[in-house]
Formats: sequence, C-alpha cells, structure tokens
Amino acid sequence: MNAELDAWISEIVALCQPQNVHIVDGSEEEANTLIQKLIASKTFTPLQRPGSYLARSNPDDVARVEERTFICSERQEDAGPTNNWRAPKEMRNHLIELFQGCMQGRTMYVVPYCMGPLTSPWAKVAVEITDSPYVVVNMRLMAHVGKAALEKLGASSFVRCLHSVGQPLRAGAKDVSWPCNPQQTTIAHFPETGEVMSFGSGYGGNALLNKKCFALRLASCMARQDGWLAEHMLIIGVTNPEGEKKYFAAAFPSACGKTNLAMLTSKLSGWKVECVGDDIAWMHWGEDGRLYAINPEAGFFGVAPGTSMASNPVAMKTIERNTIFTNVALTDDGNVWWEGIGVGKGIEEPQHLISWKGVDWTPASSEKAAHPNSRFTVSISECPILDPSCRAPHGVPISGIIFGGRRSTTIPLVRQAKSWQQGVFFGASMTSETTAAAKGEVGKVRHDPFAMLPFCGYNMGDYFAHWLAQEKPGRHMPAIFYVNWFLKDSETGAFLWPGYSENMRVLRWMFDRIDTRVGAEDSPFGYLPCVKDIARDGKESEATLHKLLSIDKAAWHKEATELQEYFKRFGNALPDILQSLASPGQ
Ligand code: OXD
Ligand code: MN
Repeated sequence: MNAELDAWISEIVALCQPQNVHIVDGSEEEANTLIQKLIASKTFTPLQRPGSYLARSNPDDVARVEERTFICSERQEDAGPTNNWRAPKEMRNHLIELFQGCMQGRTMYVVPYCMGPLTSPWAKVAVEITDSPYVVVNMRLMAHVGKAALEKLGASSFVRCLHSVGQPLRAGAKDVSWPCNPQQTTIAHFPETGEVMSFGSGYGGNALLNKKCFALRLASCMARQDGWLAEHMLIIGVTNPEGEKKYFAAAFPSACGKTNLAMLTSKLSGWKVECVGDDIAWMHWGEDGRLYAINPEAGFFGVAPGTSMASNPVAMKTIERNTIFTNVALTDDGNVWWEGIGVGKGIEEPQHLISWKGVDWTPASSEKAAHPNSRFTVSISECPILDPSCRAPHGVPISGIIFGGRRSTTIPLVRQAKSWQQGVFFGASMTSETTAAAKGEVGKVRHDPFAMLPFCGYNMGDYFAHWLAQEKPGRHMPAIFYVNWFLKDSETGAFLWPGYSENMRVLRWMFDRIDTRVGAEDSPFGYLPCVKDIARDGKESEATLHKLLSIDKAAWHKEATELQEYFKRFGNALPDILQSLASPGQ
C-alpha cells in the first residue's frame, strides 16, 4: 500500500487497541455486510423504502459542538479570534490519553477517501480511521472511498483523520445502538501537520471528518497557502430560456436553505436550475482567468425537517431510495416522518409515530417527533437534476457568488456589490439568526462571515485578506450578490417573500445583471433591483416588493455601527478597506 499509511495504522492500533482492523475497499459487498452489522446492533432500522435505514443517535449527540471544536496551530493568532485554540502539543497529549485503548472490543475501520471527482487535479485523498461502522456507511455516500482512493493516493502523503466514538467495549460489556461519549467530546484540527482528531461523538460533522473538518477547516488553510478557495458554498447551474447557462456559488449559514436553493425547481417558464453541490465548493482560477468550482463531496447530508414536496420536491425524489436517515421519526408503516414533510402534499399529521428518541409520539406530545437537526445522507447520483458537468475534472466556471443569511429585518431581498472589494465586504458582514444545526440557542442574530464562522481553519482577518487578494489583473471576477429570503412584515410577523422555488425570480435578476441586461438602482449599499425588474407572480403586491427592496437607513446605521465594533476583534489582521466600507453611509 502506502508506507506512511502502514506506519500510521500500526501506530493507531497500538494506541487504540481495537479488536480487529478492517481496510475499507468501498465494494457493494462490504457495504452490505456493514449494514447487516448495523441492523444487528440496532443502530439501523430498515425502512419501507428501498435500500434505506433509520438511525437514532444518543439524545446528547445530535449536532456539531462548536465549543468543543479546536484549531491547534502553533501560534494562537493563526487560529484568530473566532476559533477555539489550544497549543498542538497540549491538545495532542490530552487526546492521546483519551484515545488510549478507546477502541477495545471494536473494529477499527481504515477509510481511504477522495474528495472531488477521482479524475480531478483538484481532488484530494485523505484517510479516516474510525471505530464507527455508521460513519463508514455514511462516508461511502459522501465521498469516493476504498480502492479507487488508495490508487489515486499512491505513495503520497495524506491528511490523517482519526475518529473514535470514545466508548470502548470492555470484555463482557453489552454495546448500545449509538455509542458515544458526550462529556469528553473533542474535535481538534492540526492545520500545520494535516491532521484531525475527533473523540466522543458519532454525529455528522463531528464524525464524518471528510466534510467540515477536512473539506473546510483544513482545506481552507491549504487554499490560503496555494491561492485557491475552499468555501461553505452550494454550486448550481442556471439556464435561461435562450439556453444560456451560468454557474453560481452561494454561501449561507447552516440550515438557511442551501439544499433547497441547490435543488430549486423553477416556476419561471423556460428557466432551469441544475445541481453541482449543496454544501462545499473548492474553487481554483483557470488559465482563462475564470474561477472554476468543484464539489468535493459525492453526496448530501441534508437537514430533514421542513423538506417537503412544496419546499424541495427534488430532495424528496433524491431520498426515495438508498438513503440513511438519522433522528427522524418512524411511521407505523415503517416509513419516515418529520415536521413539515406533508406540506404541499396534503398529508395529514399521523396520529402515532415513534419519535427520534425511540418513544411513542402523538400530536398531543409536547416534543417534536423528529429532531430539528435530523438528517438524510444520500449519494449525489440519486439527484434527478444533477448538472451534466457535476463531475467535470476542472470544475464549472463561476459567474456569480451569492451570500445570504436568515434575517427578519434590515437586510433587503437582494443587492449586488459594485466591486470585488464591496463583495468581499458583503461576505465579511454576513449575519444570521441561529438554527438547530449547531448546539446552542436558536434564533439569535450572530455574525457568520462568509458562512465560515465554524469552518474557517485560520484567522478570519487573514481569510478576508485572502479573498481581497483574489482580484488580480487578467482575472474575470465573478459578480457578487447578497440575498435575504427571510424578511418578515414588522406588523404581522409573516414572511414577506415566498422563498423556495420563487427564489428563481431573484436568480433571474442576478443572471441578467451579470450581462447587464437589466438595470439597477445605484446606492451606497450596492446595486438594488428596480421593483419592475423582479418578475412578479401576482402573489405579492408592489408595496410588498418595495418593502423587500428598500433600505431602512436608521436600522442600517445601527447595523453598521455594530459591524464596525465586531470588526475590531480582528485587530491588525483586518484589512483596512473592510473597516472603511463598514462606516455608516459608505
Ligand atoms: C452542515 C452545516 O451540516 O453547515 O452542512 O452545519
Ligand atoms: Mn453546511
């Protein structure tokens, strides 16, 4: 195999003391054996939909835990003010103690995986070692795992991702369906040595280390060094009625509708959206001076609640088969259910379910049937609107970058940056009301620059500078936009914009702006659409559109003052231009 990998496996066997070692080959046969094992351990319940299973986690292991996630760079200032930092040596010693003997009685899986199309020059191979078969079957859907990845790796070095659920099975002990160790959960990144060590959680981004840990936190450090961008962005292709196509990349904080936008079904006749990815984009500059994006993932790990035939019919089709559901509710006929699933289909709320906690649930229950951060894991090849260039080795050319957040006030429906610098400022100034994707209070406005707050592996001030430095002579800079689908009427509290498939009307404006086929109002806040240019569907009044597209100067002034204060935390690392663009009235 690979001498470095051999040596690492021996080292981890000595440390974690597993009962067996299994090198994952990525075959169907192997997947079937693992699934049988997960059924036998009651981690998986087979569902009445082909190739699909339900897993229920421990109720204390349901989301990413940002307060237990660390960047362990040699210098604290390289982690910056938005990350938890520990000195690498101190953290390594702490983790080595935790990992000592932690896989006793369990099988240790070695999962070589490739992020990005196997034939792409931008793809990267890494290896995750884990004692969770649940992680292995999920990773199989999210990345190219096994032999093909090993072949691509050859004798090269690789990023080492070590994961354990942190619950050894001592002789005679009975296993549980979701082993974990929430009290000791620690997710540590070592950007300078290319390592991730994660202990104690089996859930999502804490355990599927290929996703947030590698493809964002470590990759963002690699990207800074090598002049590219690793971003928390979906990628879509938009085609107009004339058959012209443009690709957009869009960054939104967790659970703000990224998957819905990535799979949008257009209601505007002749317009079409196709999906390249729903969460992460790796972007490199091509020889022609354009920015090209690949999706490093091979699958979706989407939030289930709220997904319905009304909000995202494409996702509903994508998850009809071969899907792992985690923490959704189970119907009496062996299918899945979550809050909002029936919208648009007229399905009535069932009278009885087994909730995500595995207990009886009725409409009178005070708790939700599905956990708000319950998820589906499914291969991207199940998506019926997969873009034909989804696996293009050099990626797709990006014409527009969209930033956005969930804000009930202040931020208008859409505006366009007047320059790359102002666009970078848009990204840096992103704020959003928090959701259930991370542990903590829901509904609070927090700064989430570029939707990278939990995912940037280095000093965010340096990250802003890296974005500004992308503008160079000879490059065709993508247009940059900022959207907010979530404005509410201050009197009624109702959403002002219908969202979902209606967002196509905003995409259309952006598409046409890129070719300057449509005008805009010039303002210090960017270019704003003229009301007449947002195709009306007769649902909202002109007055509503005015509300959606206007700027409340007093609220903006408050926002800008607060933003200037926020920016101060980056100290000298903050590029001066961003502080001056934050000045009220700029
Ligand atoms: C995700 C997230 O899981 O952003 O994609 O939290
Ligand atoms: Mn995400």
